[in-house]
Amino acid sequence: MEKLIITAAICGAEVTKEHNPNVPYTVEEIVEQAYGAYIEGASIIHLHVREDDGTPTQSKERFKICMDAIKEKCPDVIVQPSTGGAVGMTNEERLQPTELHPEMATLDCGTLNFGGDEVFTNTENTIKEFGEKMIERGVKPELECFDKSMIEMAVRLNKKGFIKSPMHFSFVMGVNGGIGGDLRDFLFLRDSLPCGSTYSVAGLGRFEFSLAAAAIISGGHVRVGFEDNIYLEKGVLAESNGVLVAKVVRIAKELGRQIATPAEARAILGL
Ligand code: KMH
Ligand code: ZN
Repeated sequence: MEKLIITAAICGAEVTKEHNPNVPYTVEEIVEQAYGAYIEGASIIHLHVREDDGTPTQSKERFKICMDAIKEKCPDVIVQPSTGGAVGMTNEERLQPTELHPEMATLDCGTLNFGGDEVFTNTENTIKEFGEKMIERGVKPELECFDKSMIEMAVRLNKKGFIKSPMHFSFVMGVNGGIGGDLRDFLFLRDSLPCGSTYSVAGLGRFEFSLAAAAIISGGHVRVGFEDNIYLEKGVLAESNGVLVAKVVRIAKELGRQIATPAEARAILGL
C-alpha cells in the first residue's frame, strides 16, 4: 500500500479560541501549530488564515506572510491554502491565495447547508471558474466533497476540461448538511471514485479517528486538525494540532501503514 499522507487542517475559518484556546489566529500561532503538526508527521498543511483577532480572511498578503513563515520553519512541507474561505465571501476574495501559485489548494465541489441559515455556496459556474484558475496558475486542486453528488460534479467537470487528471479528492464527512460519518458513508464515497484518483478523509468531530482508521486500512489518506475536530478523545481538548497528527501516526503504525514524507506525498499526488 502507498504510504499515508497526513494533512493537518490547523485552523479553519469557523473554530475559535472559545472552542479551544489553542486555535491559532496570529502568524506566530499559525506557524507554531503548523510546525508541531509537521514534526509529528503531517506532510500537508491545509491553511486558512485569520486576522490577529481571529476574523477569517482570504487576503493574499496575509496568506503570503503565513505561507512564507511556515516554509521558513518547515521548508519541505506542502502548503495547501483554502479557497473555501468562510461562508459569505465572494469568489474573488476566495481565489486570492491561488495568485501565490501554491502547489495545491482546495476546490469545493458543491453547495451545502452550513448550520442555521448559512449556506456554503459553490455553484457549477463557481467550480468551473476555480478549476480554470487553478489550471492557469499551476495549482493542483484537492477536490473537497461534502456529499456524493460532489464527486459526480468533479468527474463531469474533469471530462469537460475544468479539472485535470489524476484527481485528488477530500471527503469531508459529518458536516451538518453533508454526508454522515459512518463507515457505510465512507465506503459509498470511496466506491464512487473514478479509477486512478487518490483521496483523503476528514471526519468531523467524533468521526475524526474512526474515519482515519477506515482510510488507513483502505489505502486512502487522512486529514485531521482543529478545523475538523478539537478533541484528542471524548471530553479532552487537544493541546495542539500536533497531538492529533501524532494519534493518527500511532494508529497507522499499529495497522502497519507507513507515513509519507512531503517528498513522498509529492510523488503520490503528482505535484
Ligand atoms: N470554511 C468553510 C466554509 C475549504 O477549505 O475549501 C469552507 C472550507 C472548505 O473550509
Ligand atoms: Zn478548510
